[in-house]
Formats: sequence, structure tokens, C-alpha cells
Amino acid sequence: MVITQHQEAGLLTLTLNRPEALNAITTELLVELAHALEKAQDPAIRVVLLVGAGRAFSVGQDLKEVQVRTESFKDHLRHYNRVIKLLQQLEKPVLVAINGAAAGAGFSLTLACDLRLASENAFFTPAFSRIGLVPDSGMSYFLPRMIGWNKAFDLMTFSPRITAEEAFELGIVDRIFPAESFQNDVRVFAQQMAQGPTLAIGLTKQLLRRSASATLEEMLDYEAEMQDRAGQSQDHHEGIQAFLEKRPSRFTGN
Ligand code: T3D
Repeated sequence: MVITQHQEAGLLTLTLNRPEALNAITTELLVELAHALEKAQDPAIRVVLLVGAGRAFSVGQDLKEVQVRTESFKDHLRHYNRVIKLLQQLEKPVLVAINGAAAGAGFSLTLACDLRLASENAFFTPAFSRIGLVPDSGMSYFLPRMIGWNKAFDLMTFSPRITAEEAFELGIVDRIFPAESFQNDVRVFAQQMAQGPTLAIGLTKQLLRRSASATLEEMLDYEAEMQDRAGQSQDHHEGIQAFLEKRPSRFTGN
């Protein structure tokens, strides 16, 4: 298996497990990842965490595999696109831990997740332009929305290496943790999130996705619809009770 899975108290950790190849992405990896994300719809899973084994998150498409591939780029990209859509459609938070390099489609994968948690040693590079390709796997969608058109164009054109700190300043990275405690810090962060109001967080994710292409009127209606769902949840009831009883909430994600 090139995607390994570990489930603990509502947190599903999916590991890109080709450390000897810096988690370069193969068709096998994409198929396994898509399968794991489909299974992550299980309500018992409240948060998904994507990590890379070894010293990199992922260096993108395995360029050795490209040499022996017979299908067209367009056909091959269906495997990537399936994964990107599943990451976005999951009605629960998807976190990604970036321990080292995130290059090419490895960078794109991180952009499709909801929060990027980086080690201070992490670095990012679009990489596509260096090998005469255009950005794919959603990079041209997510990056301009995160950092603005001109910065996205600059990064995607020149493919510099940007450090975790630079990515944080740009608004790509959401948290930076020290390298020596990275794994533990990420696990604690993710476990805490998995004990939160994950149903409401999942609905918030849907709101943000819709807002990328909706009018204010459409968003006001959609917010009302989502609030109706959140307002009927056990978590909302528990949140009110906990507030009135002056105690911490015990959310279940229901
Ligand atoms: O359908 C399609 O195929 C289109 C989809 C495209 C999606 C894409 O992701 S295209 C972009 C693919 N990725 C790249 O072009 C990145 C290439 N790698 C690099 O630029 C650098 O390796 C990094 C900046 C990511 C990391 O640099 P560094 O100095 O930490 O490591 P390194 O020394 O360059 O690489 C270490 C080894 O990993 C090395 O192998 P060796 O010499 O030790 O045997 C290198 O060849 C290998 N490696 C790195 N990236 C890839 C790779 N092998 C296969 N595929 C890679 N993408």
C-alpha cells in the first residue's frame, strides 16, 4: 500500500508512503488516495489529516512514471482531479501536514486541503514551469484565490522555492510548528479539531466553496439553509447547554 491509514478517536490520518521517492505521485497512489477519501465520508471520521512519510510531503508527479506512460496527459489528469474534488467535497475538515518539499502536484494537493500545517523546514515550489508544463490539480484555481492574481502568476511562472515562513506571509500556510516537535504538534492540533463542532465546520467548508462563485443574495440564502442544518444539530444544543452551565462543550459532530 502506498497510502497507509490510521484512525483514532475521529481522526483519520492518511500517509503518502513512498518515502524512498520523496512521495512522488504515481497512478497507484492517486487511486489508493481516492479510495481512502471515499471511505472517509464515514460519519465516525470527523477530521482527515494528510501527511507524507520521510523527509518530503510530496515532490509531485513521479517523473519516472511519465517516461513509461502511454495515456495522454488529459486522460491521466482524471486521477488527480478525482482526488482534488473528493478533498473539496468531503463535508469535514481536511488538514495537511507539510514536513518538507511540496512541489508540483504535491503543492496542488496541499492547496485543496482546508488548512496547511507546515514544519519550519517545509518549502513549496510550483515546479510545473521548470519542466514546461502548466499548473494542474487545481493550483490555478486555489492559488489566485488565496494570494491574488499577480502573486499567483509570478509564482507559477518562475517556480521559486518558497519557505514555510514566506508561504505563511503570503497566506498559503496557516500554522508553522518547530521541526523537532512537528509530528506531535500536528497530531495534537488535529485531535483537538476532531473534538470540535465538526458538523458545523464541515458546513462552513461548503459555504466557503460556494462563495467562490456566488452572489451575496445566493450566499445569504445558502447561509440560512446551512444554519438550519447546524441549528438542528446535537452540537448546537450542547454548545448552548455548556454556555449556560459555564462548562466546556462536549461536541460529538452530530
Ligand atoms: O499527467 C501528468 O503527469 C501531469 C501532471 C503533473 C503534475 C506534476 O506534479 S509536474 C511537477 C513534477 N515535479 C517536479 O518537477 C519536481 C522535481 N523535483 C524537484 O524540483 C526537486 O527534487 C525538489 C525541489 C522537489 C526537491 O529538491 P531536493 O534538493 O530536496 O531533492 P533532489 O536532490 O532534487 O531530489 C532527490 C531525489 O528525488 C532525486 O533522485 P536521486 O538523484 O537521489 O536518485 C530526484 O531525482 C528525485 N525526485 C525529485 N522529484 C522527483 C523525483 N523523482 C521523480 N519524480 C519527481 N517529481
